[in-house]
Amino acid sequence: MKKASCAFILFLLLAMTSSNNANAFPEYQAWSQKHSKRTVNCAMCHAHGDGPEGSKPGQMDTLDADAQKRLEVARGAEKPGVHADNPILNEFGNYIVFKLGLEQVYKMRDDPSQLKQALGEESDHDGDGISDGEEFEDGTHPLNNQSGAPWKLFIQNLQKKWVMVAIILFIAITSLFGFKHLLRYSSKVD
Ligand SMILES: [Ca+2]
Repeated sequence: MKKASCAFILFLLLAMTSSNNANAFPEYQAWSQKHSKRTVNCAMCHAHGDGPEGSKPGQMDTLDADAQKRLEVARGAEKPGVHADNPILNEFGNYIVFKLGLEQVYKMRDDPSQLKQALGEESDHDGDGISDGEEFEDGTHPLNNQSGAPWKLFIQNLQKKWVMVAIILFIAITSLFGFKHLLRYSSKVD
């Protein structure tokens, strides 16, 4: 129940400022999981991997007065451009709210595939070279540079370290070439 209800449930909570009806908001998580065929938990966007509800750090029951104030500010982030430091969202979750505004997040529930384009290519919070939107599609963590589609990480690492790769290849090839000549020389001496 927790896993099913945690994904983006905050967005609904924020919309219902006078309501305690914490309906689930599972569309984004479900879409990412289905599209990527990877397990996607609440930690993609939330401060705690179990989602916003509960009494663990980063969950609703543990918010102090300062965190409650920040939550109130976040509840008003209907339009894009509001730096809402929501205590029960992580950096990526807060960025989504900043970039899109809550109104757009609600509308996009019907088609979460739009999120990648809405976020654009420029945001890459973990700096692994794979945009946040792509990581959402791939079901990998946008705040962990060790989490990414393997072939994309491979390409990114290759691009970053191509000089080292070239040197290693050069050494390997010249070593092999030298070894062959050594064998040939040895056979002539024998
Ligand atoms: Ca990334």
